[in-house]
Order: sequence, then C-alpha cells, then structure tokens
Amino acid sequence: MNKFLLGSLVLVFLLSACGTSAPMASKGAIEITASFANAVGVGENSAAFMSIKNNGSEADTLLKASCDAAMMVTIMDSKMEGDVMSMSDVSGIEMPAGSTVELKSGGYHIMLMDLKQELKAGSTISITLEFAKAGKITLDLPVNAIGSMP
Ligand SMILES: [Cu+2]
Repeated sequence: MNKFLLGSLVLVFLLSACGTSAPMASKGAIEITASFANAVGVGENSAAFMSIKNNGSEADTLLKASCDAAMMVTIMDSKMEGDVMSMSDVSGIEMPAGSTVELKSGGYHIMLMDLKQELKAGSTISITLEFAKAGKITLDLPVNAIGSMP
C-alpha cells in the first residue's frame, strides 16, 4: 500500500463518525475496526478494545501487543467469578480462518499498565499488535472518556 493511499484511509477514518465499521488498520488477512483506549492519568492503567477479523483461509494468532506510552502491555481475558470480575494474562488469542474476535469490556482486552503519559480523551495512542502470520500492525487508537463503550 503506498503512502498516499494509507493517508487517505486515515483521513477517511478521521472524518467518519463514531461507530463506523470501516477498518482502521489492516495487513494481510487481518482487519481491525472500532478500536479505542480508555482515558487515564499518568501511572494508571488503561485498557484498549477493538474488533479483529481474520479474513484469511488460514488461522492466525495475536501473539503480543506493545505501546511506548505504557511501562508494560499484556493481553488479558476477563471473566466473572461469582460477582467479582477477574482478569488474567493470556499467552495469545487464536484467530481461526474467517473469525472475528471482539476485544471488549468483560472479555479480551489489551492492558496498558503504568502509563508514562496521560491519555487524554480526544487524543490518540499508538499501539502495535503482533500476529504470527500477518506480522506487526500499528494503529492509532482514539482515546475515549473512561466508561464509554465501543
Ligand atoms: Cu486487564
């Protein structure tokens, strides 16, 4: 993809209203849409949410996530135990061919721990996802006021 086309896609995303289903990043068979991170202060933890689709005919795996703005980044799953929500690290997220995995509140998410900078609502944060087959995909996530849902 050339730079001009990439720039156009970013512009299209910025111009479109919230709730758009147009992909905000894609590479190989992987397409990422509707993503955002929660606004928090320095030293706090945030979570990033998104929808990841594997359009390919082969399975892929989300191996890890990285973000320069956080001291540590992990992929986590959440589940309810009784009426308590607990989160645990996962070693990766399997993406069967043709599947869509939703990273959302109460499920999988990218945990951004110990932020080095404030995440202000309305700004963006750069996160890189690494897939076994598709490789690295970097996207600029919009930062939303905490508590807002995708
Ligand atoms: Cu978490």
